[in-house]
Amino acid sequence: MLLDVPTLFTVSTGIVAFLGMFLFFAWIQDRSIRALAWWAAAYLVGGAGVALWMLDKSVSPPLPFGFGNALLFVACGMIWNGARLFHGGRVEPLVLCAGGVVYLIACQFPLFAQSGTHRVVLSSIMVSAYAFFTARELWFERRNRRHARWAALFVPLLHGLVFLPPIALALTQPDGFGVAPLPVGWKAIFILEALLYAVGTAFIVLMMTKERVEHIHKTAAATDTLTGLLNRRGFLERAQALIARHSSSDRQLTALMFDLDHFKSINDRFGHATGDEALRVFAKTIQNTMREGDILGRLGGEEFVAVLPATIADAERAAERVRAAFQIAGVEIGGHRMGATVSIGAACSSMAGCNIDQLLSRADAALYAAKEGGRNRVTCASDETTAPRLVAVPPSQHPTIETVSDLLRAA
Ligand code: GH3
Ligand code: MG
Ligand code: MG
Repeated sequence: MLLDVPTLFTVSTGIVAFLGMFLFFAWIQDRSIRALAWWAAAYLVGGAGVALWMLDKSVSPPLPFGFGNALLFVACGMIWNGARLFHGGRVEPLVLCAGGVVYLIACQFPLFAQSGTHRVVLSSIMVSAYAFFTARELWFERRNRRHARWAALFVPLLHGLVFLPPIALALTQPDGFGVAPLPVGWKAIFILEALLYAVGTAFIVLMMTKERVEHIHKTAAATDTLTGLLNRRGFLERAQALIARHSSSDRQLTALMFDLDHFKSINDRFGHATGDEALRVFAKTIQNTMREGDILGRLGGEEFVAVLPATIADAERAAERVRAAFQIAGVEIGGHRMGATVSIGAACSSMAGCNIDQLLSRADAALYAAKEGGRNRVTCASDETTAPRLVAVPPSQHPTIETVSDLLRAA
């Protein structure tokens, strides 16, 4: 097969530029992933770099000798920066440009500019270094178990490795070794590898972006915007998943239903905005009081829910901690002496064969009993068949603002 190197270069430049435009339009569609814009720009800069590299002799001057190569290294740096940005890192403009700048400075020395060996060694070091940097970023991203990153890791790693042999080859050859005297077959292989890398990376970048956008949308659909807790849908999904994971376990699962007391009156007395603030304070209270593995959500209005992989006795203690903590946090909210409290219903089931709807309606019945019993208390449904059992604060101790103030003073 006859491989014509100038044709390969021209085709590669066209393909890289086309991929750049493609990534750019993908970014225009959804601008939430900034890394995509960096990757798109890297392809366009890289395409320009390859084009200038082909014309190097005829365009320098006015452009400095080696400008095409320098642009290519900047493009490699931009791909690396895109990977950094993608998992929340910062842009590193100095490191990004370092490869290109170092190469341009080196080209000002005739000893370097005229030595094919030196140019090949430095170029290969630059390409490999940026490829390994990119692989390293994606390796850290791999720890984020949401995504399978093996392809994303493997492609830049391979690209970095492919550019290592020229260093060894160049160093073992007499001076004068460079790209020009390389056999045509080798040049073609390097061009094809670089092209494959460009196409493969664009494909991986699009897949990663698609996964990320899906994740953002999924999280938004499962989150309550006021409190940042899971909403009803998100909560039910997570609770079902927990039950499915422990379907053959003999562990217990307890549901807690929370309902703020006299919340309508809080809205009426202090306004809706302060009511919202009370809801946020309660959300913070349960987040701070309950354990990592507990699933918390807001079902709607002033009703919250939690499921805990715990026995009813343990869950009752957790519920009592929430009740007491909110009694303190609710004394004053948004600058108003509010005296907000919460009533809690608890119900327990074994994980195996647990029906979440039934469990929640039993916890809801227990909550109703807590309201009936005087509010600001925890009520447990004794077991799966019997009626709710009242525990915790007896009605006579239902706190007034004064008693809560005493409590705070004592604390
Ligand atoms: P109880 O002690 O029996 O639970 O009485 P309550 O007043 O808390 O119960 P009720 O169900 O009568 O009132 C709930 C109130 O919650 C009515 C509604 O206006 C208010 N509410 C629902 N969603 C929101 C919200 O997102 N923000 C605010 N500020 N209020 C809300
Ligand atoms: Mg309610
Ligand atoms: Mg209420």
